[in-house]
Amino acid sequence: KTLFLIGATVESGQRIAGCGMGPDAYRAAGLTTILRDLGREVRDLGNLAPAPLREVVPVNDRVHRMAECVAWTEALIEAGQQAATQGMPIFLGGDHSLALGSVAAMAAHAGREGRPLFVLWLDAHSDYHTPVTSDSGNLHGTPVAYLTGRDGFDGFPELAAKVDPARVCMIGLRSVDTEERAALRSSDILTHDMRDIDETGIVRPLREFLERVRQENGLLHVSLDVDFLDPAIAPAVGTTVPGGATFREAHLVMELLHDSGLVSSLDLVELNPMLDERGKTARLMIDLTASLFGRRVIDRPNRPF
Ligand code: DIR
Ligand code: MN
Ligand code: MN
Ligand code: MN
Repeated sequence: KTLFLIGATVESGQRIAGCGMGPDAYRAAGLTTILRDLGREVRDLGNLAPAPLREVVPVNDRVHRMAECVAWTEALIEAGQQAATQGMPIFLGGDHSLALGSVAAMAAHAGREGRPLFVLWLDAHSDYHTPVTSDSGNLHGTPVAYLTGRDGFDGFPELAAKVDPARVCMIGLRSVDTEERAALRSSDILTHDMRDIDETGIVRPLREFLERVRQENGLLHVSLDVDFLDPAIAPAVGTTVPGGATFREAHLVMELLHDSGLVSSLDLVELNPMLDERGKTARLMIDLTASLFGRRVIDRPNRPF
């Protein structure tokens, strides 16, 4: 399948400038070349323009730049669906509010194919606030709530298809706000905090989830937030949280995802090149992407699970 790179310079989902340079940082770090060297056909669609701004009424005045986020969501839903019919979209962010659109697009696409969409959320945060519960008002903390159909998203595009919470798996959690935690407790979302990873290793929860995707013949969207990674190896993100995934844990996740053959779309989000150390985080993110697309050290029998 052809890989379609879709840049979205969205940074309205949070308050630190710089995320908008993410797509070009991935390009400068060599994303296209690295994927072509793995034998993939790559088409870089460039950076998307947001839809025209509409007047929207935020549910409260804490909500930050909602009209822009809505405009990006509309554009991403359109572009994502288009790319998904022709190949495999890779969404380059931009902050994590990008996923309001990218995952909505993939859910619509999966719905048209008559297949369920599964979502793997690799993040320190659960991003399960609604605009009503968010105390930061930052919409990058809300995509999982939107996509699973929680209330509070008046003014956002109507979802063509919701994601079943039981088909969402979060790995890497270590910063969950009180309201999110309560809402997660009464949802069917699979949550794995860093303690789980410490106790069982990262392979077990991932394999269990992939097994389900395969059994149900699902499509799998992977949303990779830079802050899934430990800040020591990935400093270029506005919301660093100590105690994240190590270099090898992160690559192992990507390697297992590759071997599964189940991934149908990917977000690379929250990279802020202004906060990077000589491109270190951008490079790590594209190396992880390479692992997801089959880079390996030695040949080995392809045993999916
Ligand atoms: C926090 C931070 N939970 C908020 N969220 C995020 O603002 O609601 N960073 N997402 O990735
Ligand atoms: Mn996030
Ligand atoms: Mn995060
Ligand atoms: Mn909160």
